[in-house]
Amino acid sequence: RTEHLGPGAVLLRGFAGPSLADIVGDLRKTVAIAPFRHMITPGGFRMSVAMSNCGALGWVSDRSGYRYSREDPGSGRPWPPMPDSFRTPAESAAAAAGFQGFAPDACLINRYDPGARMTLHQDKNERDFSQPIVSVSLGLAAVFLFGGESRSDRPARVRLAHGDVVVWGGPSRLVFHGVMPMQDGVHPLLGPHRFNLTFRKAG
Ligand code: MD5
Ligand code: FE
Repeated sequence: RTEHLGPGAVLLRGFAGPSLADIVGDLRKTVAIAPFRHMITPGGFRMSVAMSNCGALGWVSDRSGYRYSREDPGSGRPWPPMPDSFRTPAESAAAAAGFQGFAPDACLINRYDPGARMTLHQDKNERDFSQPIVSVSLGLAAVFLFGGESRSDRPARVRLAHGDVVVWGGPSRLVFHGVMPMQDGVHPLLGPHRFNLTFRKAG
């Protein structure tokens, strides 16, 4: 089922369903190589969301700023490769939303524990805003905040559950968005966490 959240924003409920077993297996392997860590914002705050990456480029934050890096700053090694079980459904979701030829080179892996949240922000560290962002939700459901062009625009609330995929392209690519603080809960497969895979063409 396809829901249009706004111009260029398409929610594909359960789209990742058939791939979930493989995705979860590869998620475990990937974060064994590049463990989750809480990054520090340029302002000096510890992010409540724990993060890792796979693919050629990984999103990182520290006191010097936000950027994409070829290496995991924790190990000095390249990020693990993006598993085919991640890439294939992300590319087909983009195509289903009208973005043929989406070729992500970065996959940010977010882990939300109870209480973790993401405040309203825009994703602006990528080179080409004509390319969409594809987001795959896993584990506990979350309330996603889908705002507007201005930080003060009142966001819509969208529940995102295990297996849901959203393609954010066109005019929605640069809107303010965030995630409400996670409620307590235990997912049968993934425990007390929400995970989000965020696919981008960063370079
Ligand atoms: C999440 N992650 O659920 C989201 C999924 C991040 C982040 O926001 O930066 O790691 S990506 C949501 C997104 C991206 C680009 C545009 C829009 C949403 N949008 O138009 O709302 O962990
Ligand atoms: Fe974002």
